Amino acid sequence: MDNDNPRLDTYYAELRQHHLGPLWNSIGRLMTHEPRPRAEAHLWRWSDVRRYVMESGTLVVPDRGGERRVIFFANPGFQELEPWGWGAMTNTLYAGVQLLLPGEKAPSHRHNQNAIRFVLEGRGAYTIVEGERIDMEPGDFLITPAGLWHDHVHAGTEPMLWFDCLDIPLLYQLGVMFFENYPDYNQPITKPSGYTEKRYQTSGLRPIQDHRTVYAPQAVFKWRSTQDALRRLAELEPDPYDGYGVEYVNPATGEAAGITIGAAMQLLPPGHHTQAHRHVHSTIYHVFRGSGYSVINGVRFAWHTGDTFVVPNWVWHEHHNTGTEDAYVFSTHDAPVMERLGLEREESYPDGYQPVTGEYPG
Ligand code: GTQ
Repeated sequence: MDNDNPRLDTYYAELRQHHLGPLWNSIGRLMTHEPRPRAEAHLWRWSDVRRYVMESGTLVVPDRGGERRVIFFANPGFQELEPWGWGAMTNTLYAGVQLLLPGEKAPSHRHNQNAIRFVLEGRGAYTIVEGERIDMEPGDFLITPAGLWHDHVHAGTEPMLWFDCLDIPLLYQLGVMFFENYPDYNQPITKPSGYTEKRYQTSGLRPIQDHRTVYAPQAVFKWRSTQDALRRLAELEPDPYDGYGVEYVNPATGEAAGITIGAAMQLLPPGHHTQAHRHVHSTIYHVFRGSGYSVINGVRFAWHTGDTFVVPNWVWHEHHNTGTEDAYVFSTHDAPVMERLGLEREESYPDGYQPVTGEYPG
């Protein structure tokens, strides 16, 4: 465009004063050729994360106001926005590690953010979601859909650690958040014990009234059944990009377990190396067990049990188990958002594997 007119400088200044803007100068920033997420590929070592999470147990107690004792992952790509960014791990997702100590209770509240949890360590704690008590054990996957009262109680004897993922940054950017405290500190347990298991024990059989259920009728997916499913799959052909993987789905609809948040567990046998691909949705990985590395846009991120790393939108990634045991890698992602909005795309890396051009942390 012809930008030589001497009037333009004062014209732009006047536009700014009137809170107006010229598209022709901004279109390259407003409409990038490809996704340019603020989120960056990054990895957090479990030794650091666990140390600070455990120390928080000596510093603060969960109570009304602060609500939860959680250390969240602050993706460096967002750090200039505000102290600790928006709590954003990716452009849409927040993630953190929550600690509940024996005898502690975290107060009941509800919000329009969706949450999922993946249990890392400890036994004896349970969460109450809309009157249902859900016991937590390592490897269990839990869903707390938007709008339901939820609180956590620890009736056991060892520290309990779990991984949380919520769609906080998505709702933040949409400007649509609601949050409410339950009138009492905790809510009563009103549903029969083992409610989820009684209703959804057998795959392919749906309680007849659940054709009316819109979301997450299965509140918990036990580690034992996830691992059994993966071991059976591992006798067959792997997926080229994900190895042997299962998605946690809403058994009433077959859709992702959460409305905005999907999740999966992958098994990579020793030596298994997946091919590289990229997709529009962003993914957060937590290494449940094992060691290996992932190559993310050419950079090799070595990982071990407990590490958390992030694959932002539209970056090439592949995974390699370099250990001697099966690796189990949990992941959570925003594909449900991309699919609902018609934004999802996927591409395979033309040569299968990326050349490694860098190492993390460098
Ligand atoms: O356990 O309800 O990590 O409300 C962030 C917000 C956990 C929870 C988080 C929450 C929770």
